[in-house]
Amino acid sequence: MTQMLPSAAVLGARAFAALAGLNRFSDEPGKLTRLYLSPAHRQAAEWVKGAMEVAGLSAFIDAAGSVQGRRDGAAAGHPSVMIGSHIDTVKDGGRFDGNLGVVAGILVAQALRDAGITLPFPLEVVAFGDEENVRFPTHLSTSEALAGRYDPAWLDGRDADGVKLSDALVAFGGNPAGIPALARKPGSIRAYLELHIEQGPVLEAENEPVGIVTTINAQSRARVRITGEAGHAGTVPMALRKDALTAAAEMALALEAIAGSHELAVGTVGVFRPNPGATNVVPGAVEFTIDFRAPKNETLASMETAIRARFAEIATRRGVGLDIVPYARAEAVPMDPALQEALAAGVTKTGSNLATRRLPSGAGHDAMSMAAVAPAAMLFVRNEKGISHSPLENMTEADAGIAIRVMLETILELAERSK
Ligand code: HGY
Ligand code: MN
Ligand code: MN
Repeated sequence: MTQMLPSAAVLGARAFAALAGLNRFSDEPGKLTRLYLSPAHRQAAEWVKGAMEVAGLSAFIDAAGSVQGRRDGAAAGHPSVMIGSHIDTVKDGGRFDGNLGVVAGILVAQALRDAGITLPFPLEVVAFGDEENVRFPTHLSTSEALAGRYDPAWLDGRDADGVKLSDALVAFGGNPAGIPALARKPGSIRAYLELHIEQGPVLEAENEPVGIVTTINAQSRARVRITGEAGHAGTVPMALRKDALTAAAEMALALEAIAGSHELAVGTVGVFRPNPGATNVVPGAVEFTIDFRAPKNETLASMETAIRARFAEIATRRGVGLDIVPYARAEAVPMDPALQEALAAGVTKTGSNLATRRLPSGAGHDAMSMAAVAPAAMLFVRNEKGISHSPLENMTEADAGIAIRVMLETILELAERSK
C-alpha cells in the first residue's frame, strides 16, 4: 500500500510550495506577522480552507477563527485522528512555526486520498488561530475552545490598540456565542498529533532530522504595571525620583537571575512600554510582560514565589506601585506514551537509519490544550540552529519531507492498530 504514497522528497517539495502560498499573508509587508483575527489571519484561513478542500477534506472556519477539515473513515462512529497546529505567528516571525504542522496535515490527507486509502477512522486537520497569544491576553484560546476550556473572560481582553477580542472576532467573521459548542466530547478524538519545528538546538546538534516529544514544559505569563511619578528630567533630584522605568528594569534583571538559579528554567521580559516615553520626562509608568517556564510544576511555583517577593521588595524600596496580573498558566503536559510509540514506529518505517530520539519541549503548543481532551503527541523536526520567532527561522525541504512522511506512516500505523 505504501508504494502508492509520495516519497519524503516529494512531500518536502509540496510542503515548501504550500508554505510559499500560505506565507504570502502577513499584516506587515516584508515581514511575517499574522496576528489572531487580523486581516492576514482571515486571508490565511481562507487559503487553508481551500487547500483542505483540494486535499479531499470538508472544511470550515469555526466560531473561534480556527479552520477545521475532516474526511470520514470507512465506518461511522469511530473517534477521529486529528493533525493540528497553528497559522498565527509572532511579530516578524518565522515561516515554519505552526504553519508547517498545518501544511503537513493537509499533505497527509491529500496523499491518502490520492492513494485511494480510506482510514478506519475520520481524519481531521485543524489550523488553530491563537497559539502565540501575541495580540490578546489569552492562552492557546482556539485549541482550548476544542478542549472545552475556553475562558469567557478572554472575550473582554483588549489588544494594544484597545480593540476587544469579541469585537475583533465578530469583525473576522467569527461568533463568540458559538465558541462553547466547539468543545469536543472526551473520547471523540482518538489521537491528536502535531508536527512542529523543534525551535531548539538538540536535533541539529545530534544530526537527527526528527525527534519525539516527551513533555511540554510548564509556563506562566503575566502583565506587570509599575506606577511611579513622572517628572522633569532636568529638575527632579535623583534621590527624590519615583522612576517607574528603572524600577521595572531592576525587576527584569531580577527575573533573569531567578530563572538562572532554577533548574532548566527560563524567564523573559518581551514587552516593555514606558510611559510617556519622552526623552526629557522621568517615566511615570511602565507596562511590561513576564514569561517564565520550567520542566517541572514545582520549579515554576518556586520561581513565582521568588518573583513576587523580589518585585515587591524593589517596588517598596523605590516607592513605586506594583500590579502583577497573571493571564496564562499551564502545567507541564506529558505526551501520551502509546502515541509516542506510534510515532516511533512511523519514524522507523520512514527510515531505518532514523533515531527515535525523545526530548522535552521548552516551547508551548496547542498540544497542551488538546491533551485535555485526547491522547496527544508531537513530532519535532530539526530547524537551523534552533532559531525561531525570528525571520531567520529556517529548515531544509528534505527534513520537512522526512517529518511529513513520518506523520503519514504514523497515521497508517494507527490504522493498522485499530484493526
Ligand atoms: O511561546 C511559545 O512557547 C509558543 O511559541 N507560543
Ligand atoms: Mn508554534
Ligand atoms: Mn511560536
